[in-house]
Amino acid sequence: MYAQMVKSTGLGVKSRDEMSPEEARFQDRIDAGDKIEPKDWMPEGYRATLIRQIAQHAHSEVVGQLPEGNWITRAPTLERKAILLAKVQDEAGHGLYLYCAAETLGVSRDELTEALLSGEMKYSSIFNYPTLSWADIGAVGWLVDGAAIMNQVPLQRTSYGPYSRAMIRICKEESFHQRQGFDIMMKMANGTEAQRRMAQDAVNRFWYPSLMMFGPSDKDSVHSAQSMAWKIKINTNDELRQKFVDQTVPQAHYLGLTIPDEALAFNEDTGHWDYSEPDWSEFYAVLKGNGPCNDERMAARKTAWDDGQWVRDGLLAHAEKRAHRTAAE
Ligand code: FAQ
Repeated sequence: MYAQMVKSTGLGVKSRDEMSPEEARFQDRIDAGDKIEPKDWMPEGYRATLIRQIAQHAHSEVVGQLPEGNWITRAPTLERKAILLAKVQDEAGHGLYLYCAAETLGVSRDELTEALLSGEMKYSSIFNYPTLSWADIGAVGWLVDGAAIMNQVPLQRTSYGPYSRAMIRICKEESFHQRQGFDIMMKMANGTEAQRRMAQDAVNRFWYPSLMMFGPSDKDSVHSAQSMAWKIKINTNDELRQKFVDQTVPQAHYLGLTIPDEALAFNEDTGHWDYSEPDWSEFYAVLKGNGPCNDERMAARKTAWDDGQWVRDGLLAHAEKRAHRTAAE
């Protein structure tokens, strides 16, 4: 049922002639900019692709709490601690909105969590990297949330109503997240020599993993063509990656930090920054479970899920009792 099991057929996007009358009517609605709502007819592939993307996004928000949660007890001031705590709570909220959006497509949150824990579903590659210093929390906010916003702002216009509405709210909060990250980087980059070195080290380690967040290059993207035809995705992976580089390089210059890419150069002809591609073999290794923290992240999710079993059981027992009581009245 999940797209991760319904692998792309490799046949590409259906032409009009290949579509059934229902599919053609659906595509007309998409092309006209209509929002698709939960009870509307939709092709199974559209439903499965949405479940895959929304759930992968929800899992990422929840797993994404772990590298930052690592620093709540070690934040340098009470104010920084309170801000980080609020940010991490926001990520939990984003996960909840997104699981709710996925549930409108006929799949339960329990099923999605089981699919994550069994390895059928993914979460973003970025959260398999460790946060080794306080500057990493700045880099996560500035670069990781920066990349997330670049990807998510266009998703506010995605064709599926519940997903689009969830993204509007999420994007408002992500903007605050990115600012808090940049604020930490400003302090560190303009602090003592040791702080500046920590900030640079964080950029050195987070730059390429942040570029990988946008997914493989367009020529290797399996789902982009169909997802864009259905307006589930609005831009290609490379378009968004380029926008992110163009936005971030001047910010790095302002901070006095160096992007770890010797080939980085402004191209007068295109008006964009030329940059080096990430090491895609590292990306695929992380997706296969071989990143620095994959095992740790999955173990934390599994423990949290197992520890919460008694709460889920209690809620179900309570719901059953209420149903019996209502039926008896
Ligand atoms: N990590 O054909 P495409 C956040 C997979 S939120 C892991 O190009 P698609 C907030 C992809 O699933 C971050 N897997 O795929 C925060 C597919 O495999 P599959 C999450 C990846 O879906 C900040 C295969 O590669 N955001 O960070 C990745 O069209 C700080 C082929 O790829 C979203 O999920 C990856 N980076 O495009 C929280 C946004 N990239 O499924 C806490 C919504 C690709 O066939 C702290 N998602 N893959 O087995 C999307 O926009 C898309 O799903 C893309 C990938 C762009 C990620």
